[in-house]
Amino acid sequence: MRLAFITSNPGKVEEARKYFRSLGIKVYQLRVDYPEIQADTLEEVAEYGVRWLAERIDGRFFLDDSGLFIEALWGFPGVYSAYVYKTLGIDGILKLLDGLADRRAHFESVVAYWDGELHLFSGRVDGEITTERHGSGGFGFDPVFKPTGFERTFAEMTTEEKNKISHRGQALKAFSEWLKENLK
Ligand code: ITT
Repeated sequence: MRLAFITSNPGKVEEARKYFRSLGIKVYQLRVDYPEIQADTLEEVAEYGVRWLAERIDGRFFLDDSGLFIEALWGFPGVYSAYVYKTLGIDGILKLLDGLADRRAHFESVVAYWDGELHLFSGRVDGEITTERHGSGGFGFDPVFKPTGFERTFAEMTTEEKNKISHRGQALKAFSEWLKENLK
């Protein structure tokens, strides 16, 4: 089975590909720009995107909407993570947290699958923002996100290690379990 992953982010595709390979599902990247609305939750952003795309492209597909939520910043950047990554970047986030003891943060991911109907799967991982960048793997905020219980950032882990604990890994797990049940 082949599955289209609609995203502009090759790092996400790499993670999904590694995840689904063992299940015999081939994931391929489809780049279609879709509107990411301003909303309070990742679910709303993902649902709007999926319904917009479903009117324009044929067949089944999925997308992923994720965000980094920093406790000391009341959840910012959250649903604005893509914009903040492009503008403030990692350095901007480190500056905002400069001198703060409370560096708790979490990632959330919503995977939205369309097969004529909408199916949502989500995941979350808690951790903290490090004071400096560590590692060169992964993408986005990975060099400064250290999951709870680990001494390495996501950027210091292999894709397989990150997938086992990450927000996206959990959402993909729920998605793949659903697929196993529903594609019989
Ligand atoms: P899409 O085309 O799939 O939307 P995107 O990179 O804009 O790609 P999101 O809006 O879901 O994706 O992501 C919001 C931001 O959070 C973006 O800057 C990502 O780089 C970052 N991000 C998402 N997942 C991440 C992860 O697993 N590790 C580090 N940063 C992540």
